[in-house]
Amino acid sequence: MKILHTADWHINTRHKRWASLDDSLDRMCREARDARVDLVVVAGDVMEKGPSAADWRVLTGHLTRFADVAPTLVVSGNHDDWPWLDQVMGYETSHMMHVSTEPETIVLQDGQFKPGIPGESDLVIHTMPWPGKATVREWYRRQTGHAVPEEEADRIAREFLLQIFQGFFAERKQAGNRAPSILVGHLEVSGAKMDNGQPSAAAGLTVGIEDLNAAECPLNLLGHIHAQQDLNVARTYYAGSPCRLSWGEAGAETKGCLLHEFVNGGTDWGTKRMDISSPRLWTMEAIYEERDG
Ligand SMILES: [Mn+2]
Repeated sequence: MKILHTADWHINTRHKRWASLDDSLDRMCREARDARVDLVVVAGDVMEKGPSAADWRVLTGHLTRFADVAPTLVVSGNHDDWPWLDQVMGYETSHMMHVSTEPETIVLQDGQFKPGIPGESDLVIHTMPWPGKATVREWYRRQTGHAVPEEEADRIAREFLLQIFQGFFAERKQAGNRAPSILVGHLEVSGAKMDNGQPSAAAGLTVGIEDLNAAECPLNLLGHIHAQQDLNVARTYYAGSPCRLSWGEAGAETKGCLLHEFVNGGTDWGTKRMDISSPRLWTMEAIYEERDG
């Protein structure tokens, strides 16, 4: 079971370095085909806020090309505020596309996404789209039938999120499903290293590693932070953004995507960093001194 993991495309055709992102996504798709991946995971922020019709066409073009290679899952991020993102699920592609805008459990079985969790499947997938504070309160209201009391809103929302992660583990246990499992989220995990200049998104809840681990998945595949990294002893990964678009990303670290593979029936797994060789940005600093005479 091979999984290509990418995130944070931030498609914006008006960006002056837009062409390099477009190229990087094409290259990534060819890598996915060459590696014969079983699943493509896009962990949120596929577009910029306030996208244009051109951005939408480009996004659906890339997503459908990925879905011609393998089943493709998108989990929505804090920038994906386009209400009709999930329309892509109706597009004609060789493999299924699924857009997750709420926490849910689906499975991959014989190359198809299916809702819920049967006793057996090839993979179990739990999703956690961006937990904006207002969004989590809305999930809570729908689940419990009453509003989060204002004075304790953050504490209750945090506990509610933890319950969702715990619930994921309970669901697998109850179903007796022993397939490999992944958690796919667009999240800000405390302790993760931000790229220079990437602000912390205050409108969302930060989660701790211990929250994620409550789901007890061998792999947590995340988006949101643009610096590619792993946390939690090679269990929690940020794919990072596919190429450098801002000067805060001028470092030497790998830019691209990750390839995760479950082996030995899912008891072991490994991760490979795929550098898709985006152009390196250089920051030049000059110091001008005033001299006498
Ligand atoms: Mn984000």
